[in-house]
Amino acid sequence: MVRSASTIASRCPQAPGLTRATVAAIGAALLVACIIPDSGLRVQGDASNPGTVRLVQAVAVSEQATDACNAASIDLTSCPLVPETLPFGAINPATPLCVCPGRDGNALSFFDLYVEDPDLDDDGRPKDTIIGALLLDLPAATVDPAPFVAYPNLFPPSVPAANVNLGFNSYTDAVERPEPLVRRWTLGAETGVDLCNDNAGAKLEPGLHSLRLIVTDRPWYRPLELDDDGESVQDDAGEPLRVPIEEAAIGVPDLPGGASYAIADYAFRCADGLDLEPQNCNCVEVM
Ligand SMILES: [Ca+2]
Repeated sequence: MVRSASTIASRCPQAPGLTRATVAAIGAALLVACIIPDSGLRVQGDASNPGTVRLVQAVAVSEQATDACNAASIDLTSCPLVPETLPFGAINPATPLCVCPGRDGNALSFFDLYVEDPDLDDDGRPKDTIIGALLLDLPAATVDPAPFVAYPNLFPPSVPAANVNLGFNSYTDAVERPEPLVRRWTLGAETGVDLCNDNAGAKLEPGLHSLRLIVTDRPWYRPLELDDDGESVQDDAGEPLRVPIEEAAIGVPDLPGGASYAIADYAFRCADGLDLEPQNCNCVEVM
């Protein structure tokens, strides 16, 4: 059993106005009363983060496994999975994605990203806020992902994933596992996802591109505030100040602050819609 320190404090109230001996006696009684029902608990600070965030997608499941899931629970008609969405890895649509003078008529439809994080607050509700970012063509050795943050128009790095109810007989009712607390973003619900032409309005170069998805269960890392001499600025209590949240390092999980994170990668190719060679592009006017 895990309880926060604040929960335990609320179970053991103070008794102001009584003599010290009475308080001591009541305290001893309360101590026993507190210890017995909560024996074996671990005290968990409000900042602790025992559950890691995960990206989840549907996977291939054999007929035999599906039958076994059905046998495990008569309520399950199939194995519990999140709904299918754009699979991680190579994006290989039936028609090519193209850089166009206007927009790409072959652009991807909207799709969902699913995450889960098991941490609960004292009321049994999802505790952690999950945020994420997309990083375009991130070099392997970079230490600063900020210049590569992409598609904020489709996936704003400050907008948390929304709690989602997948309904009865679904992933929510997973076999023999805790409630997965699935959350979701929907990318391009209104516009579709024009990867080659709409990186916040900017077009990509024709060719092969990579797109890294990173999600985390804490706000993005905030670097230390530095003065003109490069020294850390401290507050009145002598603690180092951090830059305002507006200047947080998007794409950098707050690992010193206990953040967990998950990543996944897409790769896609943009053909040149102006290429004289036939590309089967479907360039259309901007709406
Ligand atoms: Ca967590």
